[in-house]
Order: sequence, then C-alpha cells, then structure tokens
Amino acid sequence: MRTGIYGGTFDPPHLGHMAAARAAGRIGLDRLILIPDGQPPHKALSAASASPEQRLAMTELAADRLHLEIPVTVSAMEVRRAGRSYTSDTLAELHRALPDDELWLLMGTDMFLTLQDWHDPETITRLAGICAFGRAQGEGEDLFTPQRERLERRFGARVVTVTLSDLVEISSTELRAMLARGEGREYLDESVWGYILREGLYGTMADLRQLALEELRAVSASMVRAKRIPHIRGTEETAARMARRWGADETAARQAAILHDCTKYYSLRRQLTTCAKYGMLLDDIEQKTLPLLHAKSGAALARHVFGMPEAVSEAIRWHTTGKADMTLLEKILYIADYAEPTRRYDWAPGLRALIEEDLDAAVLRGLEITIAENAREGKPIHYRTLEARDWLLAERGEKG
Ligand code: DGI
Ligand code: FE
Ligand code: FE
Repeated sequence: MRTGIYGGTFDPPHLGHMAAARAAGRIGLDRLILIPDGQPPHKALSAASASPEQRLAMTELAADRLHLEIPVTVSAMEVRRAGRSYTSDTLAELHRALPDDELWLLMGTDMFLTLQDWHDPETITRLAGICAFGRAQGEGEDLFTPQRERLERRFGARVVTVTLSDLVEISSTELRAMLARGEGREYLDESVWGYILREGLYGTMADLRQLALEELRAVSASMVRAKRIPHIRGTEETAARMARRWGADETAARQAAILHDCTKYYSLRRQLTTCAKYGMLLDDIEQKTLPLLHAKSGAALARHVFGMPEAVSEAIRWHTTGKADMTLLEKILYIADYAEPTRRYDWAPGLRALIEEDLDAAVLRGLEITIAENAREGKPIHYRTLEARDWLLAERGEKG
C-alpha cells in the first residue's frame, strides 16, 4: 500500500492545497492522509487563526470535496499530540501503525527546498519518500534538481517531483488578510468558505441572519457531505422554476431549498438537542425516527440561526412528511425535493412532467410514492403523510 501524507497548518485549506492533494493521483498512491498540524514548528499561529478543531473541520470538508479515486482521510494525530508537531514524530507514529506501507510525504516547493533544516531530516527521509510539487514554469527544475541531488547524497532520500500546471498562487497568510476585507472567496472551495462564514473566522463577520443566497448556499454546503450537494442544487433550481410557474416567491423557494437538508447528517442526539434548544416540538414517531428529524432541526436553524421568514421555515419543517393544508411554498419544496434532476427512479420522469401541469396532482403522487416505499420497507408511515394524502384526495374530489 502506497500511502501519501500531506501535512500543513490548513489555516484555511485553499484551492492550492487541494490542487496539490489531487496531484497525489499522479504518483500512484493508494490512499492519502491529510494531517493538519497542532503547533507548527516553523511558525507561530497568529491571533486571527482558526482553532485546531476548526482547521480539522475545514480539512475534512476539503478532503470530502477532492473527489479523488483513492480514499482520502484526515488524521487528528498532530492536533491531538501535545507539544510541537514534528514530521519525524508523525512519520514514526504512522510507520508503527502501518508497518507494511510505503509512505510518501507530499510538500510544496518552499518546504522541499529547506528539508535539510527540519527537525531530524534523517528520520523523515528514512521513513518516507519525498514528493515535491513544483510550479509548471520558472522555478521548476533548476531549483529542484540540485536539491534532489543534495538530499539523495546526504540522506539517501527517495525524491519524486511533480509539476502542477493548475497551481493556485496564494498563501494562507494573504488569503486570511483578503477574507478580512471581504475578498478571496475564489481561492476556496465553496464549503470551506461557507464554514468560515458560519464560524465567523478570519474577521469575516458575516451576519448569519442576513446572508445573500450565494453565502447561504456555501453555508449549507459546509454542513453536509459533498455527495448531497448536487441534490440540494437540483432542489433549489427545481423549486425556483416551480415558484415562477405557480406564482410563489422565488427567493423564498430558493432559501427553503438551500437549507432544507442542512441538518441531514446530524446524529440522533444532535437532532434532538437542536430541536430542544429552539423549542421545536416533536411527536412520538419523530422522536425515534432519525430520517424525519432533519426537517424539524433544519426548520429551527432556518428560523433562529439564519433568520428566515416563517413561511420558509415552515416549508422546511414539512418537507419530509407533508401535511394537510399545505401552502404553495410548502408544496413546491415538497415536490421539488422529489422531482429534482438527480433523483434516479422509474417514477421520476413522469413526476417531472406532472409538476409543470398540475401541482396538487404531483404532490399527491409524491405522497403516494412515499407511502408505498415506506410500506414496502416495513417502516411505519407518518400519520401526517396520510393526512396530506387524504386532504389532497378530498380537494380533488370536490373540484372533479
Ligand atoms: O432528505 P431527502 O433524502 O432529500 O428526502 P426526505 O426529506 O423526503 O427524507 C426521506 C427520508 O425520510 C427517507 O429515509 C424516508 C423517510 N421518511 C419519509 N416519510 C416517512 C419516512 N420514514 C418513516 N418512517 N415514515 C414516513 O412517513
Ligand atoms: Fe430532506
Ligand atoms: Fe432533500
């Protein structure tokens, strides 16, 4: 197993780090471990820095968004270790844990050119091969070749160099200064930016109750796994189109869709504490049914953390079960969640046509699909889903 190790302060992890990590695919690694450092030996953390826990969380977001073929994990070993973070200690620990692995230490140009000055370079070069990233033009080989030869001669180091054509020219120090001025978003993955806004890092000082749609999207993205983001985007665009088609407030439809699944990955415990904190009442079934709770906790956060109007919060609250007497916005979110383009089911194409023609018929079909699917899986059907269906059947009966 060839294991790549990429350490850094990641304060914050930016697109330059992500491009470098992606290059790991080009040196034939089987897996990659990102390691945010605890107390970096080469520099003092400034007051405007994120905490180790926050750097860990941002690195986890970035790792999930690399979309590499190989597994990428984030290790908290340096963050948890007391004292300074020495790479030699980290490699020794990894070598003990993974004795059969071939370790490769990934690093940028500046680090590579000073490797002989690190703490215990003998141990580092004995336990790991060195993979240095260089820029495509300029400093490339004229700087790299002599350093590679020096390290090989002096330590018997194994060195490979990779040039990055897509290298992003930004340092975290510059980026933090830009963020404090309301700039720099283009150097960050959307979710990492959203995390920074949500936590108010680096002097961003965003008012979470007044976020623009672009900021709200980023904040929501920072709360979920990468694989859910296309579904949230699809729901937003479908809800926006439905709002125009059926005469609802498009911004409200977008807001509701952006936030509708933001708590989807909360644990049962966190769902319950979030609902309790904001006075969101739960019935007996909800208390025990994790897949239903994100609608309630999401509604609570939408209202109390993100300052959404009640109509938006209510649409989120009822998006999983539906209910009798749904408002237009509630119907739109409910059905956009089903009909959005990333849903791949046999019934999806028919439903996509129906939402353009007859909104109530589409909501009714969505409810019936939910009832049939839960019944097939032997799960209890929420009484509100049944009430919603009966309400729409009665309404349609009266009209017809
Ligand atoms: O959050 P999404 O996956 O986009 O969709 P959703 O909010 O409709 O949630 C779907 C989940 O909720 C799925 O795991 C099934 C579950 N669910 C929906 N209605 C009921 C239900 N589970 C039970 N037990 N009873 C229901 O009536
Ligand atoms: Fe949902
Ligand atoms: Fe959803």
